[in-house]
Amino acid sequence: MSASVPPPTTDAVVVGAGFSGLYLLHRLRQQGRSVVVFEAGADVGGTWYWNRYPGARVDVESLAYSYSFSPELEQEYQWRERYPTQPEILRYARHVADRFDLRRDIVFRTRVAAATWDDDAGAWLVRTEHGDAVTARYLVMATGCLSAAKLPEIPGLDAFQGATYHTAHWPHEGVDFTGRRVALIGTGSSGVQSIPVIAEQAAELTVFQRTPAYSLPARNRPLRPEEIAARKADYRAYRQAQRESAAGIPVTPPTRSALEVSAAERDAIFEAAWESGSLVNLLSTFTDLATDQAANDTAKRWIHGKIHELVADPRVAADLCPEYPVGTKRPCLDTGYYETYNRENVHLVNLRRTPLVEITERGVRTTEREHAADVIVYATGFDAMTGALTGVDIRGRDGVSLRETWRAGPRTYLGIGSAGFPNLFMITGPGSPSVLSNMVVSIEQHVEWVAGMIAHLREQGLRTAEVTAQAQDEWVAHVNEIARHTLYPKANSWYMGANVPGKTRVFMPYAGGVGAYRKKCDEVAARGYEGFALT
Ligand code: N01
Repeated sequence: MSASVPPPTTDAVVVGAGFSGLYLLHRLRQQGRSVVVFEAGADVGGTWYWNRYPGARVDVESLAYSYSFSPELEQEYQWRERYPTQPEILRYARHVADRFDLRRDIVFRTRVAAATWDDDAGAWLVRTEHGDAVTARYLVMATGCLSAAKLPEIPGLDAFQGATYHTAHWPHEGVDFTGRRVALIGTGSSGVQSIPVIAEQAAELTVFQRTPAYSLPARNRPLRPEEIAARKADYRAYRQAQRESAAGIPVTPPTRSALEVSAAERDAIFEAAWESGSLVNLLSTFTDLATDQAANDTAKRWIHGKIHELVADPRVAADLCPEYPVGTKRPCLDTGYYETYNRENVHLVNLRRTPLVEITERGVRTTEREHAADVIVYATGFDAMTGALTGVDIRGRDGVSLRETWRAGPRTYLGIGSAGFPNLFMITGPGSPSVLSNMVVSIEQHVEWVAGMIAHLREQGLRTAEVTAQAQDEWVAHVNEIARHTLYPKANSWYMGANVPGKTRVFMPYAGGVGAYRKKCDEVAARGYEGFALT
């Protein structure tokens, strides 16, 4: 027994009380395990606790973006809108926490700073930023894929004399933009959702765009009682279809190439998807949008046409048209995004023509001029997929650092474990479908799989599970191989780590689809957790 690390004081430490951490706590408790959850925020909800910017909504429908583990919860909960707002989703997370009495095992306002594996004790020593320590047999990182917010790397961030906000750290009391000149940097999902709302309030809104987004009108609306009743009557079959689908949202799979239909038929199919207000419908129009440049170009040209229809000034419309293949950066779902550029108080600055130089005392300077502002909104995204994991000083066997080990890109087996880090599990880690899917479906699958693994270890009287180097090498090669057959690597996206200067460019999620991935995970478990060394 190590002198420094006592035997585990709890079975599991879970980091994060978002959708992953909440369900893990519930599931592990059901197995009789003791669990301590550390959460940096003052309440549950994770993503939906932090991202309170105006217009924040999920881009998956509420009746699909919800837990399936409790049929009672499914039946009781009343979703109001097709695409729920951030407050509505946060209300749901709070409801789940209360309904399953989860809060008593969650330590709020506490960030985990470090976790060190002690081989003699067979335990993780977990330290919080407040200096408290707890030892646990298992460490589960339920830290989310998009939780380490990122500011732009430009000089002068501290120089600005007005107020600044990052979309992912929005004040709980909201921000009143009335009469203010607002500069907003970033046109990913957070920018695209907040721009139309801020534009309605602000005196002037100047949007600084480095890369345009493809965005589809959400056509959000209140849910109709009959559609809620129909889904609730058929929830079990629907959930099964979600689990077997490609992205955790059942759609009729396409059967034809975009290049084998007439232009008129193709346009009609794109139009129907555009009208449906569903990203997955748009991306599932043809078999080859994700894999064939010429097929993808048909979608690109069609969406460019839509942007030119919606935006009055042809030069602004041209600046809003992306050049990378559709779907290779995460597309957005909006409410009135393109039309917002027809407002007289909204101005678009194309940073490709006039790059950002610095933030000044008075506003934002590009190579062309200084744009004066009262408020700067940073909608500049996240150190995605790895940032929250490498943000904790995780040390595995022999003191090896996860941060260092992943310097050339994350290496995992199934996106769940990493060689050299026994009893460390990740929920929706890099190398799993995660961000390419309906997150709740992928979260539930990982939580159930990890809980199953822990139950197996207990039943067999085993102490540790550790990914083998061979299984990891093979999985990483497989993840890369699948990505190579897609157009994803063609865009400078956060999927590739391209938004973080110095981050190694490697396609991080698994693009093989949630159905196939689940099957693989189930096979691994059925073979006694093949690819893990169990001791
Ligand atoms: O972040 P992003 P996000 N100078 O990385 C720009 C999910 N999400 O918070 O593309 C100038 O997408 C950057 O430019 P570029 C969803 O998965 C979902 O918007 O790197 N610009 C980009 O335009 C989403 O994909 C929902 O060239 C700079 C923007 O900032 C993910 O979260 C809602 C810059 C960042 O866009 C992240 O979305 C919100 C710089 N130095 C989020 N640095 C829904 O469910 C960055 N940018 C609807």
